Amino acid sequence: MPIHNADIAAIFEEIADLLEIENANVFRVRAYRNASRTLQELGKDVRTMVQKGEELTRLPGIGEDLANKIREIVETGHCAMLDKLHKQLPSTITELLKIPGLGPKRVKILYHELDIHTMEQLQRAVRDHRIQSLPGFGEKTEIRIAEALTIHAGSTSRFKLAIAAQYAEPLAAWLRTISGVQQVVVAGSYRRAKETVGDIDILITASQNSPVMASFCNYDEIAEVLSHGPTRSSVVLKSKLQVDARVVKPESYGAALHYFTGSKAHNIAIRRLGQERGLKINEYGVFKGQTRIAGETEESVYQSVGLPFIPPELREDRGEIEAARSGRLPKLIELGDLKGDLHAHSKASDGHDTLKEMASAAQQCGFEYLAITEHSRRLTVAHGLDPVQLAKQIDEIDRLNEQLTGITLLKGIEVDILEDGNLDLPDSILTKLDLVVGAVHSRFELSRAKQTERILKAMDHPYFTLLAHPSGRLIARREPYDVDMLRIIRKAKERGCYLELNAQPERLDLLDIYCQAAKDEGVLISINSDAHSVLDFNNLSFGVGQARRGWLEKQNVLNTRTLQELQPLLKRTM
Ligand code: DGT
Ligand code: CA
Ligand code: CA
Repeated sequence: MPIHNADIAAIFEEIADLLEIENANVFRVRAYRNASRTLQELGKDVRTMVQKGEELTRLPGIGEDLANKIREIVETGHCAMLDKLHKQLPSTITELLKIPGLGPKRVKILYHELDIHTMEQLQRAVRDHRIQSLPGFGEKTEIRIAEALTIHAGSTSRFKLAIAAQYAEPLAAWLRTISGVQQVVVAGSYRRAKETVGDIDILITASQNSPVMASFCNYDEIAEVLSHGPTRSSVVLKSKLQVDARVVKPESYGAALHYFTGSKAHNIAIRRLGQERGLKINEYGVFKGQTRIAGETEESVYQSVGLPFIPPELREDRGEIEAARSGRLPKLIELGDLKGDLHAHSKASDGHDTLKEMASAAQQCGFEYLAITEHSRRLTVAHGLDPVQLAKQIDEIDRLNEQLTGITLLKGIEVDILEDGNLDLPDSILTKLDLVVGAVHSRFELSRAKQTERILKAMDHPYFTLLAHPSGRLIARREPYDVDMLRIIRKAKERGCYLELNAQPERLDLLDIYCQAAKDEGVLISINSDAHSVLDFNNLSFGVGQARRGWLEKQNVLNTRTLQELQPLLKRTM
């Protein structure tokens, strides 16, 4: 069974969890977490690297020991160390750690005191109010766990887009190699670039005698075939991701692609437009009476109801049909429009590569500039910089810029916004930077009023340029903090500063609806990689997907500006 990066990442994550419950050394735990992160975000397949005998220790956070474990997993599908941990602790226990508010310490108590090691047992204990009397828990914690359980129930079965891509893209590529196959498209929420997908919907066109459906059901990563027919089949992969596949005739391709791309709400609205014109629209085509009048291309389906083509990311029935009808569809931003990146880390804080390596990777993306924005001193776990260290980096960047051609490093900082809204570094050093990226990394639980005031105050700071990952959410792991985002957007307008759309797969933060709100208010968004290694620039495509879902056009995005256009925009005038 071929092993994907995400499979190895999941194993390392689980090892980290179990080690943490066993009170293992924090550095050891962190090493596994970092390795898991590297693998989740890696743009290269490690299995292929192993097969080619490439040096795994060159990957960020992968030492000799982890490299051996990766090889072991690729070659055997197992990790002896995890098997050993499973003998010591129930495997379901790691699920509990995904509940916000439940750290390893608490999970350990739940396990030892109440013998809780599954989600169901936890749910029952919450319902019977058995949690609050445990040492270190209390009534408030019990309520918080109850709320978290409700949120978790809605998110467990969905896959982050970047993870789904790791399974969907190789499968689609493999299907394309089967004889008689013409087109293979991943449709559904995946094509709409939704931040998480429930399942994968694959649409195939093939010649009459193509064995594609039989082959699909024999894909070697399948755990279970749910249904198998000549034109439609559903399977569950070993990763637990469900895949639905349909084979359609070429004359139905556009209609089927439109149907299976969704969203359902968008489809229903389009079908209604058809009905108004006496047309029947389904996955086989557009029909007037018995006659097929369109359906070979998606364009023809839209044309039949008098509309131009609507990009998949907009198809949520959130105003795109009205916009299409009145010729106001946005010309959506594309990856190639980006001219630089305004949020990245190097070895100086918690990144893995040197300034020079980061600069050259950014240049290979076709960028003119890259802002280096290390963490600030408050964030000790990420080796945040103090004023002296930052001053040293400023000098280093100045010297490096003299050598570099075609790419410029901008001097920045990802400065912590402290609980009182002050910034974690003094003005005397902030004034020497090209930009100041402010970020909330603590006290996520503050009330809406306090959290909003905290951020607004930080934005009032004369050197504040850009608010990083504005909602603080981590997909399926941490809810956004409670904050009045519209006030923040208006403040950005008033102060002449910007909001980030952080492209890390687990963040994708700013949310699409707020991208749209920022656009309406005339606030520019910066789509940033938040790269911690040279490989992380690959994530920008997911950020652009999210931006497209937020209706953003090139002109709404700060880092589509050339360096020359950008520089005056970074200068604070008030
Ligand atoms: P997901 O998988 O939950 O992330 O979301 P989708 O949008 O991929 O939904 P899925 O996989 O259930 O169905 C794929 C597409 O098929 C969906 O986007 C629209 C279409 N579809 C499914 N059920 C219906 C339906 O009852 N009516 C219409 N008009 N379209 C449907
Ligand atoms: Ca789907
Ligand atoms: Ca589906």
